[in-house]
Amino acid sequence: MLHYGTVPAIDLQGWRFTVRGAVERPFEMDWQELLSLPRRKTACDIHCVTRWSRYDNVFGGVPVQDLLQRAGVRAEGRFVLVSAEQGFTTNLPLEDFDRPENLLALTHDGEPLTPEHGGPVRLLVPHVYFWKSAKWVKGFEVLDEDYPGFWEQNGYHMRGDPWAEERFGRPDPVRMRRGPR
Ligand SMILES: Nc1nc2c(c(=O)[nH]1)N[C@H]1C(S)=C(S)[C@@H](COP(=O)(O)O)O[C@H]1N2
Ligand SMILES: [Mo]
Repeated sequence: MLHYGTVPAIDLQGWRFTVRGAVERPFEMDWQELLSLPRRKTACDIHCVTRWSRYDNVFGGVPVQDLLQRAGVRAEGRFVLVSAEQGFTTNLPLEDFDRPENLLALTHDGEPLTPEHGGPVRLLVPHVYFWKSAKWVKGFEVLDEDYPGFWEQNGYHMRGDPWAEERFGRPDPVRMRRGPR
């Protein structure tokens, strides 16, 4: 288990997932709606940038591609900034986000995600370092330019391919000052 800050207490009554930015149909959904969506399973290994891995995980949840399809990414959309509780963010190129195995994960090895591991819902993007798999995920914004998230502003890589060992990068300081829009 690894995260910055504390494990947030999440009120499912007020919970909303938000999809916005460079999309045709921005939307919000509440917890009941998320639970009503079709799910799939993703079997994967996970790799933390601090050099630990955990093999043979099975996550269950709602495919990210279903949300992208519903929103309809506009032609200029090329990057995604994911947001989570307590201001945590992480950024990804759209082609890394738009993959069939990526999930809003609700279960791990058949059990509901525990709060320490991002429950009730976390992002799962297993082919890049695990810091991109935001725990307690709250939404995402499609962007025309890349914008560094939390760890990325603190020196981690904008893409984070573990096989290329993309641990550290250098976000553009001008973009950081301008903000995500
Ligand atoms: N919201 C949030 N999500 C996060 C993090 C964080 O600090 N905050 N840390 C990331 C990092 S660095 C890792 S390795 C994984 C750890 O997930 P786990 O605690 O379920 O093993 O969560 C990722 N997701
Ligand atoms: Mo990590």
